[in-house]
Amino acid sequence: MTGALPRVVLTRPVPPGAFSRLCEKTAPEVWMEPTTIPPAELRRRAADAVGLLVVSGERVDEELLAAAPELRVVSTMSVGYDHVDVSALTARGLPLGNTPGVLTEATADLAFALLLAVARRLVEARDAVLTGRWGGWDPEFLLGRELAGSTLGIVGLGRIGAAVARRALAFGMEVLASTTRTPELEGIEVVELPSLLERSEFVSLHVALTPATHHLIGARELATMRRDAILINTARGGVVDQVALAAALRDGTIAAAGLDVAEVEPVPPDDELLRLDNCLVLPHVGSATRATREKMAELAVENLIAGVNGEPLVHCVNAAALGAPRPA
Ligand code: 8YV
Repeated sequence: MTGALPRVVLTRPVPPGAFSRLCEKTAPEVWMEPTTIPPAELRRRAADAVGLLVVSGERVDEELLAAAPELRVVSTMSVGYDHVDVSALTARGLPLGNTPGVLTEATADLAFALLLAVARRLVEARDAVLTGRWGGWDPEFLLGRELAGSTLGIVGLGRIGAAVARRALAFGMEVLASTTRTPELEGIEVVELPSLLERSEFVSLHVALTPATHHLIGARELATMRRDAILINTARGGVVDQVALAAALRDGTIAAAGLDVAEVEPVPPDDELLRLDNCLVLPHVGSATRATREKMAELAVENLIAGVNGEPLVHCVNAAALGAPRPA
């Protein structure tokens, strides 16, 4: 009966539970290589597919959509969808599904793990142990920064930003947020971004990447930050001008940074950020817990199956697509 099932293309394998569910309803073809699928190969595979499941960083653009005339739905296994040309999908009447909510806590944990690791210099401490620089007890050895009583500025108070705020309040931090929303939590002071940057010892970014937030933190903004500031980015690399950040870290404009995302991923080995002792770069592992990835996959698969069957998605980014006429 497999031949009768609708053909869908996955650019990554998904966990077994979600994959079994997908196989009940569709005939999936999965890119199994450890590298990202080349765009030309994705176009070739998508040519007669009715559904497409991608992850972030994989461009879904007009060129791909034009090569995939049978598509009924695109599902991304991510909450962010800056890699997708949403208007192009909407113009074709194609719904885009994403996976909000299920990765909030894992990503907030990782933001906080980065913040603590940079504040307490964990990588330098481990290096000291491994390279025999752990001498006698020294009151000046590897001194870090204290979280309690210090100020954390949260840029963007959506689900993940709010989850970071909860953690920060529990650690006894003062929390500022630049946001258009009214915080649901007590104890958060809403301020404009310039004031947040001037006042915060720690700044954590939690905005989606859009034309309005591209390079939101550039040379000018970095120059207004405190010299002891630590910048944490678990959102999207493009929110920060990375060249300006490297310069700011090199010349002491700010103290340190912890990044889980980069403008180009994977970060090229010759990138200056990788050579700076005051910059900790992680390989985009914000949502990387088994439980979260299973939930993300389940949601992405349910979105895909619903779209293939012409039913409303569990989470649809562009509800307008559903009413839009499909081009002939
Ligand atoms: C994903 C993310 O793991 O969901 C997002 O937007 O950035 C991460 O949680 C990654 O993007 C894979 O799609």
